[in-house]
Amino acid sequence: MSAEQKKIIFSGIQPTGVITIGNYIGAIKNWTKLQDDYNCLFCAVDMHSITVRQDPALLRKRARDLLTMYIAAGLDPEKNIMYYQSHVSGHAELAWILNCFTYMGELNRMTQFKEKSAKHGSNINAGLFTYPVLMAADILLYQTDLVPVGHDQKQHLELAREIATRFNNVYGDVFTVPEPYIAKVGAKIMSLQEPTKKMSKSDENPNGYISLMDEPNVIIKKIKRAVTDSDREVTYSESKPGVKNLIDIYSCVTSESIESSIDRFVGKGYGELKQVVGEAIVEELKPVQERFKDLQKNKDYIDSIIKKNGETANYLATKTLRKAQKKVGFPVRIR
Ligand code: AQP
Repeated sequence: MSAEQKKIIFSGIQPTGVITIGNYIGAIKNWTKLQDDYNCLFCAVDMHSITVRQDPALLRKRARDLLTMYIAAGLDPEKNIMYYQSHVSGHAELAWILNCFTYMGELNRMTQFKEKSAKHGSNINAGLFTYPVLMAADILLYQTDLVPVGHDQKQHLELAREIATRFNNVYGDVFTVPEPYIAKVGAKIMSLQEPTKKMSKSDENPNGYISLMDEPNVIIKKIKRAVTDSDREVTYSESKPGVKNLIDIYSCVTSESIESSIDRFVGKGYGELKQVVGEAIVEELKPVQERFKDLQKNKDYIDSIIKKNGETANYLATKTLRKAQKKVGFPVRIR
């Protein structure tokens, strides 16, 4: 299939921490399977990250590490456009226009806003409230056909579709209305310490997550400490979220089917389960970690990728942005 015939996919991760095995399984590992069949843009969404206070130097480092990790995990920078959101001013410019096509009532209904404002009560800023509009701009700027989304982002994508349709109804077909892309393997990985909650890179308790850069002994230790329950024997059920989570992780990192993974562990003791799961994670992450460390040393290479991909993203974004600006009545630029 030629590049022109391929559908466009957009996705991103916030550089709010070192990415976890949850981000890896739920996002990056799936992305690597898409890169041949789609035109993909994978962004480090640093503008979204500042809706929660960040240390500036750390945010910069994490954003660079995130793009480096994309490459280390197998995303080819020659095939995919991988860039910083803040390097493409079109995201903010289109977000402003789309803000004027989004209703307060719609944003008020967003579950993530309710959750994040409960968690960050002393900093309920307007950016947190309009976050879904910036996300709509991220997607619509590139005429995205498909957006890989986890369950938690479905509501935001629905809103992006609503905004695109509303705009198109007034001005004609300016935006492609994006569809969700549901990955074949899409387990939601839960916290190791509170297995009813999603594993998060900004969790204050590092024992709740496995970071992609955790050393093997740390990974084994964290899995050994993972919360299960007072039973001793493995069964796979919703009533045992900690045990279920470990089997899900195993299945995802080894690409062994969930049925076969369950068969492997059912009836075994928790000690054996944890040992095998820990070792499987170490095995999966080893080559990624080695490539990451090598790439980090190659500053010029990473700089060149960031520059080149940022320029391509800018070029594509500007095409859509100019169209939207013209439609709403902004004066055309004189060249
Ligand atoms: N636990 C998870 N299991 C499966 N997929 C996950 N994703 C995140 N956590 C899990 C997927 O990773 C992508 C990027 O997520 P994000 O960084 O934009 O925001 P998030 O979902 O809020 O991730 P975190 O780690 O929980 O970040 P913080 O702590 O900053 O809020 C998405 O595709 C998401 O589905």
